[in-house]
Amino acid sequence: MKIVVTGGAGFIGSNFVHYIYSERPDWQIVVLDALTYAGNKENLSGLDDNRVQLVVENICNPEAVDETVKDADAVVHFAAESHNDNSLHTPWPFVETNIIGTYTLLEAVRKHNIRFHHVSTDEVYGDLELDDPHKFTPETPYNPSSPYSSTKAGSDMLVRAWVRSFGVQATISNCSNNYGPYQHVEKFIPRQITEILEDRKPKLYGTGENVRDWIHTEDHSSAVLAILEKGKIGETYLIGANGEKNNKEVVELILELMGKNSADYDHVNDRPGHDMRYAIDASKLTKELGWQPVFTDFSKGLENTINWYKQNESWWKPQKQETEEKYKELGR
Ligand code: NAD
Ligand code: TDX
Repeated sequence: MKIVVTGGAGFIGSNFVHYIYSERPDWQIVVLDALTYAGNKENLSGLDDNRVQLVVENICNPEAVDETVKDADAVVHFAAESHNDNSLHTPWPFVETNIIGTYTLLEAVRKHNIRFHHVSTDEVYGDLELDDPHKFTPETPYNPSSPYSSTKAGSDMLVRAWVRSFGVQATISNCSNNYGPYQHVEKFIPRQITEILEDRKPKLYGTGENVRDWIHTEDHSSAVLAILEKGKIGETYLIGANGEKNNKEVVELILELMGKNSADYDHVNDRPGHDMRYAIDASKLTKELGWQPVFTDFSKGLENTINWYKQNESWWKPQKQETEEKYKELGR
């Protein structure tokens, strides 16, 4: 089995590479990644070159994509511009990578008849009211809010059309918010941990009542593998682990776990168009494919994540200053 993992040098993609490296020891893995600001070769360290190859190319380049995927058995597509705040500042790279990049991959897997799994987000469904008794299901209508989520929604639609019109052998997954080691310091949880490590205060957008449905990145990886191997072609699976928490609770827990006063954070300007709540109903995945999350204790998972950032300053430090300069420009 030879598998191409796009975006395999990013946060979730590299976790998936490590996961299949140990879970499927006879698989060859090719990582196709442009190494943007979000990609890091170090995320793949410790893996045997005989089994894992890194191809540094852009998924919008049709020749490079064709050459890389042509003899693969499957492509798992993680590569994306992934941060909402960046998409509100400069939307174009999101349109380019998320839509044109996905189109380019779809054309290549169509030509060579290769199994495709598309990794997407729950944000394509828009947001829920805090008191809505329903969660997102695969039947929830698409209603994205930001340039990021709308380009991910567009990429999902391309995959659906390529399945129906051209018979491409694809599945889609829409996952909730991931946390864990190796997440870029622009994202909520690592930003707060590293602000505290740099003796500054965490920064909560608006009132902090917005709810995210947290899942450990390794549970996302195990779900993607289950869908790749057992999922039904043409189907969409939602991935989540019943981890709803509001942002204020999360900031307070981070402060507490780091031995600080849990009220010691700042409220900063809210994100424009800020989605209120995401919540996933993953019953299709659990019932049909028998998948279950393993990291169900959020406090424990968060503590391990904090310890990882404490021990890996050399990994996050080079990204930190530039990230905070971007936030200063956005007033957040
Ligand atoms: P990330 O930003 O950490 O990593 C993205 C990776 O893609 C990087 O290695 C980057 O170099 C690469 N990349 C970007 N543009 C590229 C291009 N044009 N060509 C080739 N490579 C390119 O992202 P992440 O948080 O690991 O997210 C991975 C996927 O999972 C994305 O598709 C995202 O939409 C989806 N997702 C993320 C979350 C989350 O909480 N982070 C939740 C649900 C779904
Ligand atoms: O400093 C901050 N303060 C703050 O209150 C930051 C960076 C964020 N927030 C809030 C905004 C969100 O309500 O925290 C929440 C989480 O923010 P992000 O980490 O930026 O994630 P989100 O916008 O929810 O999107 C994430 O989950 C879905 C990923 O970045 C996406 O790639 C994924 O699709």
